[in-house]
Amino acid sequence: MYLKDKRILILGLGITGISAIKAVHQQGGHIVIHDSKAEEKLKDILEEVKNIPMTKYLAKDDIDLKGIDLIVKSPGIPPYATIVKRALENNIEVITDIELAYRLSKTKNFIAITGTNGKTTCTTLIGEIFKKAGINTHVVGNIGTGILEKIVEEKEKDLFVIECSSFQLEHISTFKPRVSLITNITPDHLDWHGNFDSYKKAKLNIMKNQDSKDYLILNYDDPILRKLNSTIKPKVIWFSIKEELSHGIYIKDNYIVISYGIESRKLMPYSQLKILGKHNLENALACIGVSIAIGIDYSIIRQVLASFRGVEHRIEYVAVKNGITFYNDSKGTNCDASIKAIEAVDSPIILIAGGYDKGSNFDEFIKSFKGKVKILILLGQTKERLKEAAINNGFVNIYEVNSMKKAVELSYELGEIGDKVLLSPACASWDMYSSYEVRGNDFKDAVRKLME
Ligand code: UMA
Repeated sequence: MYLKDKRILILGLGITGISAIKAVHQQGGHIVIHDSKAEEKLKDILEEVKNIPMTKYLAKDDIDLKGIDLIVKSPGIPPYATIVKRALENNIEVITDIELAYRLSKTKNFIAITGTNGKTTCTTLIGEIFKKAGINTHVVGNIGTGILEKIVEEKEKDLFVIECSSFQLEHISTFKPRVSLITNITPDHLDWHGNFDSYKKAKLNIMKNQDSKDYLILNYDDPILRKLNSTIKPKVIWFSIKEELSHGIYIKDNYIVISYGIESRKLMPYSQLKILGKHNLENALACIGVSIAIGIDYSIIRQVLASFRGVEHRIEYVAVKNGITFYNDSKGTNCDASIKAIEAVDSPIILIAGGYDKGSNFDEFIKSFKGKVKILILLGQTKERLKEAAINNGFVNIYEVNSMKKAVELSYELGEIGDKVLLSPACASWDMYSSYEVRGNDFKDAVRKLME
């Protein structure tokens, strides 16, 4: 066994840390864990692994690195964390869970999805297509289920569809998916990565070990991805919603067309898709690319695309009251995602935005309002920076609040028949919530209370 009698330090005790403990234990390794939180705060999560022996460093930084063979780092812990720097200075390898999962997997049947936006929708949709095709599929990764949780139960014909964040891709070395997909690359997580170049490099890591037997699905409409053309080793399948491609997936005369090998075939009219907006059309084309790389029947792809209703917290319809409709797009954790939500929802929009400050520039976000957004309600850490950007770009109909409940109540008070209230923060949730899911649920609860 790869980890037998090795001493493994696991950094962070969230979803990733707990799944890593289980995997290392199964492999016969010795476990050392570290978290910046105290044991009291981790009581519930530790309960899940209470029978596994381990050395704990909780709320303590004086970790003894002597004898540590490998470090498995939770994705949220930044590369500039003291412990990560110390490990690297001591030539101890630091990896993330997707890399460990690849090393432990018997079949290495991995499909990896990344991109600034669209990766959760694509991961979900690809999972649905594969399941419909009868493949034993695990949908894992940044989407919410740690991959190691499933690797410990891996069976011979299992296939892993993995949503990979830049945090996870930053620390890989041998990870080599059979098929990878990059939906798009625009600035995000600049506080964590330091600058756009290193964020971009982390995303592109997804294909760094792929060879000519593997596939890479790329968005032709993304200027950064289009430029990669000459440097790529795997077989590339391009997709575009703007241009007709000689080889790839595109839109022509309202049809989704697949031009692949010697044939060019109309798959279906794109009006049959249930998911809203141009960005979701891009997502659908991307998923078709992954499916044809794996050899899924066109009829199955068509059936799933025509019935897929999207993902929770992604422009999710919540309710309507007195002609005012509420949409939850809490997964709009960066400007680009929220711009796409504004484009997809009909005007007039009352927008609720603001959250954790990761150093984004909000000018493009405000410019995207283009007469569609009539009122902006701000909350969270970025509210002053967003207000300043809005005023600088000529948008002044701004309100500030201190809670989601207040934001929802105010949106309803100010709303008129036909208005759409959209929560799409353009920021991560970590200033007020533990995740975007918790934020989205808080929004939905506030809307439900309004209904009573
Ligand atoms: N911790 C430290 N020191 C630090 C930072 C954190 O000890 O400097 C500890 C915390 O106290 C906590 C633990 O680490 O106990 C949390 O680790 P984590 O933040 O890596 O979170 P996990 O629970 O392991 O969840 C991670 C992903 N989280 C992040 O990348 C921040 C989840 O993505 C993912 O679903 C999960 O692994 C399973 O793969 C969430 C996310 O927000 C949804 N992702 C970002 C995004 O989508 O934009 C990248």
